[in-house]
Amino acid sequence: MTIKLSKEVENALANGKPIIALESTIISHGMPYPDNVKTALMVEKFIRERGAVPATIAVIAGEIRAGLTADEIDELGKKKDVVKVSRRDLAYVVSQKRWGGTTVAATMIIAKRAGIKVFVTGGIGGVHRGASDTFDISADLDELGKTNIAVVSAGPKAILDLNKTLEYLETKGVPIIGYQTTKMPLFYTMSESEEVLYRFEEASDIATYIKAHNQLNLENGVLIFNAISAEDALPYTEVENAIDQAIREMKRAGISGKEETPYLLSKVAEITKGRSLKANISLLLSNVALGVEIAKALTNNEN
Ligand code: PSU
Ligand code: MN
Repeated sequence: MTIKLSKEVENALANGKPIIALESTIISHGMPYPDNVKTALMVEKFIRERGAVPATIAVIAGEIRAGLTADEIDELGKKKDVVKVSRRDLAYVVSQKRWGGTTVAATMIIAKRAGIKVFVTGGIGGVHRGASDTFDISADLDELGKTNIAVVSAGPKAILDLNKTLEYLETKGVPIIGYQTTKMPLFYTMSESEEVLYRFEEASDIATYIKAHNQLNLENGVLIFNAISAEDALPYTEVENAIDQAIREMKRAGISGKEETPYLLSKVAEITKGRSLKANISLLLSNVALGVEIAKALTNNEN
């Protein structure tokens, strides 16, 4: 796979500096313009301020990239015909020289091959509600089962079927690390009942765990769940009600397949009058802060 690196990412890789991979579906399909671009640039700035290097991953006119310019992020956020790129879509966008926003699955593949060890996102994809009829299971889960990179998130997206997502991850052998939590983070909110697999208190403990995972040559990824802060979290029942309504409207509109996740997230944002979008940005920044600490601890561990 040919990956074009930004100068900043290339230097960081050469000098063993901590790097944070970022997905770009959140820019192309996750948030409205200009919030999407503002958020992406703010996240990059936040990473640099903490002494790490951001590597936003995307496909630009058929070129696989790790590290974008601000202008490229702006264009990605504005363009209308950007493809939502998961594993199965990579060869298509490359061969057709299209622009692509990479999902968690595609970002994992590219980041791993670029030699990046930590990837931060908002929430992962998973088993959709109603999957026993629709079979809608995100390719993110299979990727986590076969591509070894540490993925920091605030848990599965709240629109998903949490229990089925956890069962699927268990089948695929994906460990779930909770950062200072045993309760299951659920994107904008918290689940009361679910327990995470292993709890760690410090980013350095998580880095030690990742190191052991790598030394065992396990090929799967590692999930690190970081709960949204209590003051930014939306109440569980409010989120559930908004999701129920969004799913009803989605069915009425006949939306399915890869359009489901973007549709539901924007509907929930609409129903919560933008509060879910605000929560999404806050959890993303908190995940980034944790990801940087883990990436730093990993580089310390290696030297
Ligand atoms: N964040 C958003 N909107 C999205 C996504 C993230 O605000 O659509 C993407 C992520 O990139 C995730 C993907 O990997 O949704 C999962 O989509 P699917 O269920 O189609 O696999
Ligand atoms: Mn799907």
